[in-house]
Amino acid sequence: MSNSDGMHSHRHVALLPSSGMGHLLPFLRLAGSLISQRCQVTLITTHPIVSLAESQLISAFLSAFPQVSEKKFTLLPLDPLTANCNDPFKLQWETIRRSAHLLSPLLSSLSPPLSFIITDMTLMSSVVSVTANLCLPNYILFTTSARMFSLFAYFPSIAESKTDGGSSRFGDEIRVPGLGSPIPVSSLPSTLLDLNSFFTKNFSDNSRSIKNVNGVLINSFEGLEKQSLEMLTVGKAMEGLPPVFPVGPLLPLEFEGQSSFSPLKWLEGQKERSVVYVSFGSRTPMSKEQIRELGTGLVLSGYKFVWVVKSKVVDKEEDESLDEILGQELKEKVMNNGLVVKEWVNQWKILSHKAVGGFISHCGWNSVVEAAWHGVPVLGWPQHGDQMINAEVIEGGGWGLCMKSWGWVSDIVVKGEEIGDRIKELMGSETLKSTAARISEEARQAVGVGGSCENMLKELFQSWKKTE
Ligand code: G50
Repeated sequence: MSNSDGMHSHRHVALLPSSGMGHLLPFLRLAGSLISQRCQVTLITTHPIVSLAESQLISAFLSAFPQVSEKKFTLLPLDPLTANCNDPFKLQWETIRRSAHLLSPLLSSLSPPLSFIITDMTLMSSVVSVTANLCLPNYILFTTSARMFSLFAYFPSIAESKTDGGSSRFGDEIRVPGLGSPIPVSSLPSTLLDLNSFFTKNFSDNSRSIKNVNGVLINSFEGLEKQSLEMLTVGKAMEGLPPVFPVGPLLPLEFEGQSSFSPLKWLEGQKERSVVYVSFGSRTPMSKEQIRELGTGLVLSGYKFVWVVKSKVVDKEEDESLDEILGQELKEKVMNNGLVVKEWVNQWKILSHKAVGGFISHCGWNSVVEAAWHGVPVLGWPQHGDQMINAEVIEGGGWGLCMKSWGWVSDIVVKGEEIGDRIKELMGSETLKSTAARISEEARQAVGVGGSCENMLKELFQSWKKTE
């Protein structure tokens, strides 16, 4: 059998996502693209699963795609004290890494034999040693920005450049060769500045293993990150870099539509581009004090809003009522001006609604890509991790604001008046609106017939063919 691209059509691909919705979601969307390119897909799920949102999404995906087989991977137990980690999602990354040797029999037992595996970047160095032994080609899905990838790839050379301890080795900014604007050290999460943390050690180990993978897939596209992608795909700025495939924007699949609560009906009654959508992703809770200031800011802005409130890290523990979080008086004001949601929502559908004119976001990468697709300007309020660097992508692209002075989550409490003023700036700007519209147009070209998404997958298959 042969395809239009002249290749043997049978490809069996295993996907190994890491934990957290921000990692799982792009993997499932990628699975959708691979299936439409006639690949057979095996999804490796790691057990126990951390959050309810993840287990529900996996079940919904598997029922929507009965042709996908699930392979359950039971993890070795890990004492949180051993890993010195109080973030359940990062602890899970470490648990998967420490269980990676158990993948060997699992991967070699699959039938028909695997063509290649696509692994989450947080697991790469530990999985690469397993796949190398099996002579199984291993690609990485990097689930955040190309800008972050360039820092990630360059990181060990900075960390090794000087022998003095502490963060002084980084200077004030990091100039990755070929990358447009330098990355201020203040945009790096504090975990990365501590070279002795287990997170930073894994980050560096993963980075050093880049040269041992067959390629890197990134959920980005030219219209969103032109310079960074040019440097990674054409520039060859870094030695030993395997091919980089910008396969984005990865689009949602039909099955994701099933959220228990939908604000769409309410949005129907609102004026075009008059509503602010507010969400900080699936794993960043805010302090109660900050949640109240945000509520005050939303009311002061004078705009209507859909606001996803989150006060716990893991959704299973979300038990406080709005009365408890906001207090009676503020709750009433908030309810009169907008809609408050405590559940996981279908963000894609909300952003696609014509009533939505702005997005207050933590700048998790999937949110950035979704906002870009819909042409919705962003008020970036990064909370931790790679989010400040992602917010710089938006600010640099001219379609949103990056609130650096608001610091990382719980550094300071940002006052309601300030938040209200910035919302007015966001919603009132014609420049942000028109730039966002242009990027949305480019996103649509990328997924069109003969666009970069399709071409990148073809290039990926060709690169795999060469490994055979
Ligand atoms: C979370 C975090 C800090 C941080 C990042 C987080 C990233 C993402 C990319 O997601 O940089 C990445 C993470 C881990 C890894 C490789 C790449 O091993 O709190 O920097």
